[in-house]
Amino acid sequence: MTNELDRSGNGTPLDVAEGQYFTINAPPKALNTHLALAREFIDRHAEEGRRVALVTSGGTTVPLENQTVRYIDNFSAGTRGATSAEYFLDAGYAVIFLHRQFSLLPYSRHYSHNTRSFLDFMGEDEQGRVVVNPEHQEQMVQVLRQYNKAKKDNTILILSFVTITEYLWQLREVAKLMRPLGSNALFYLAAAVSDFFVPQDRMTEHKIQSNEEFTEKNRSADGAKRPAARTEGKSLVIDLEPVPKFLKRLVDGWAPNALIVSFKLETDPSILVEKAKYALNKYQHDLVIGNLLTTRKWEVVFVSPEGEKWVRVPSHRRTKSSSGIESLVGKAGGANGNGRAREHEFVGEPAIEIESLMIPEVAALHGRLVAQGGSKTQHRPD
Ligand code: PAZ
Repeated sequence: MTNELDRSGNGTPLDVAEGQYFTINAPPKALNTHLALAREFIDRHAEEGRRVALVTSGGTTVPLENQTVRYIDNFSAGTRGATSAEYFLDAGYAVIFLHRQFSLLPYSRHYSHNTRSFLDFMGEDEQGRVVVNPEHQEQMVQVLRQYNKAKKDNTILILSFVTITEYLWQLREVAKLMRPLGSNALFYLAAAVSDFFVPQDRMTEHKIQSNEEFTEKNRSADGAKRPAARTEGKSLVIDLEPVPKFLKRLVDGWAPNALIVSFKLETDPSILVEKAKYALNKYQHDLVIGNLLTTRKWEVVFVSPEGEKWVRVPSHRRTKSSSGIESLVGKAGGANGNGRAREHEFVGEPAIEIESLMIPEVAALHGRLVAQGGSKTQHRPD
């Protein structure tokens, strides 16, 4: 806590809240093991002069009980993060993939969490051996080669979290380990992170009882504080506290010279760009990628100090229907002048992954930062 407050430099109430977060909420048990792996990975790639991207992916949970049966979850399958990680590897980055346990992983994502079982990709040959079905051979061999290359070159490190606290501890500690990389470090924060949470000292130890005969058992872990999730009569009442805004701390303190890309997810198109601009201005980082829940695989908006730019799967492309047969989507498309695409029927899966367009843009922005010698150092307190 002392370090947190010292590094903040100005001791505002927000800094205190941030410092206290790591005092009240204990680190994950696996933290030291994960950090040892990360240190070794970062040192090796720093020595080789390679750029390192920390890609966060999937949703964080907010447990309501210390021995957790119930929790609040954030939306994300991990598609954005896992897909982006593959394109970062393609672009020559080493990737630390900090993801929600059991969410999609780079490469295996092509065959998991599917409407089809992975067993549907396989068959049996005449000798009774398991083989990949002929129609999947071509794609699977490509994916397998890329996967084996990343393994052989040791360019991917996979770390996991479940809760918001596990996520924040790892983000902070790995960011600090990445500092020697200077402007060769990139943070790509695609995880869907909870805005509200239950602090550990206001969590009930045991499963919250709903039966009125037993509700007197609902007590916070230390017994002293009112539990944040409790029964009142027959209702469950949850009062959550705000998660301190750690992006500011990442930008100013944990990773002052890195390229920092955050995401903004909205459902109301009329506020997306405004909210992305607000975040960029508030946190003073490099890029906010805005996306809407329903169209996120077709279009995103890049908001940076350089301006606002939509990245879209070209409208003349076809999308794959669930049967795998291509069908034409939408009307003749493209931007209609007000920044958003014309009406599309965003159905099925786009024929190309939008991350194949996004990551080269991000890498180019990173290239410009590195070429400036990471000059943001001048603007950021260390
Ligand atoms: O993983 P996914 O493809 O299902 O979802 C990706 C996403 C929408 C969570 C991501 O693109 C994003 O916007 N992340 C930040 C969410 C937020 O505003 O906290």
